[in-house]
Amino acid sequence: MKALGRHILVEFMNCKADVLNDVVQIEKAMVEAAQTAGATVINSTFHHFSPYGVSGVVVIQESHLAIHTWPEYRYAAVDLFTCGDSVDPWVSFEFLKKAFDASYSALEMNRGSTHVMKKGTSLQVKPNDAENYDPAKGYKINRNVWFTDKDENQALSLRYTGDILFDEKSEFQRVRILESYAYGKMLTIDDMVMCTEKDESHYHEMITHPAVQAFQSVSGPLKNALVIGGGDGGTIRELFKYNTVEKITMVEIDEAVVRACKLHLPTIAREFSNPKLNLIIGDGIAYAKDAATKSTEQFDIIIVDGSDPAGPAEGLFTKSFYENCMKSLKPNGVLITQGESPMFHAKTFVELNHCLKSVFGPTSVHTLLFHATTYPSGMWSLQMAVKGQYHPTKDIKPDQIAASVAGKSLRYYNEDLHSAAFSLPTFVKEMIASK
Ligand code: SPD
Repeated sequence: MKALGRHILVEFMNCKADVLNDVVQIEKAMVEAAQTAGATVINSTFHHFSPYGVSGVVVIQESHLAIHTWPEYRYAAVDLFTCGDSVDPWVSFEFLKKAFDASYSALEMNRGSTHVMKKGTSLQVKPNDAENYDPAKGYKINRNVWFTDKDENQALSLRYTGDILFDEKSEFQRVRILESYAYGKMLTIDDMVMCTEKDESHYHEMITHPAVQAFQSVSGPLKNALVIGGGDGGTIRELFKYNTVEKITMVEIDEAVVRACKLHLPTIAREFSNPKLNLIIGDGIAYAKDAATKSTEQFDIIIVDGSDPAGPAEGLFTKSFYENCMKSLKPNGVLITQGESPMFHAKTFVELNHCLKSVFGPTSVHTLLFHATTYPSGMWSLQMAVKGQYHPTKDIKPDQIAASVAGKSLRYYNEDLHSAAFSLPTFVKEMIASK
């Protein structure tokens, strides 16, 4: 290429008008168009105009993608500008043509033709974001790239180095490992944070130890657990801290998650070679159904460590799934599931609580809260359901918990936090009160 960049000016015509007026769909399409071409997305900003029209830009490491739409004319003006050789703007073009169901005309221009300009040799400008700048010794550049986990109204962003250590679109989802500045390496699935090195202990300890302690308070030592999801390995790591465990069955739908975490998050994924682990790569929903009807195996504890209810995790938020889980639990067994955020996913949070109450009974389902500092809103919930008549805080002694977790190198959970986690703010109590 004899130019710094390629710029495609596209006229998209006869598009679907409703798509052209939908700011969320357009931003998603533009960001995916960039990612599909292999670009690194730095940020995006999109606006919806009144009465019609959307404008927006996706800033990429390799330049930008921009759009302006006129839904009333079923027309969109799109710029696809990429520099360097690594990203082909025509890949983004093909993606958008499909997304908008459009006819088109397109014109490609070279930008910054190197026939007519020369690179300066005497430029001594400090590069943006250079750390310890010394041209003689070399220096490191900190790029200003952000990962954002968001819905249409709220977001949580973490700055990362721009290095993507793992990126795979599996049959189920997009699995990535990025290196964040503040929280270390992190696993993301479909643009949502699943865990980071710095705060994963909050989630993995809280999805494990309160349930184990509740179970042990009436049934004696934990022996047999089922984990649905949990492909990063953090939950089985916590379970294996109980040396009474004889067998853990883990059913994870996506082997890419396990592979990514074994490679890049070894402190989280450190128990995959434990001989007491029965790792099944398969559908946890189908497994629970099967276990409920055929198998004689009964679990002390079932932990549902799934993703958010979009894509393969959707079935983990249904009544039939929890009915099957209940059948597979031993008497006095405990089920715990990640319950989303009362602030970020209010509807799902309430529905899941009510769904579990309809299966286990209204007095046998208990909500816990904890600080998930890298999930949107930072306030996250778990739902614990007990197959029996005991209470997970009233029937348990703090001293017993303290003795049981001593030496387990926990960073978040302790005997005080056990009951504190079940103490809910008034607004959360009100949200789940009605059933
Ligand atoms: N929005 C994030 C919800 C993620 C729940 N599962 C995380 C997996 C960690 N083992």
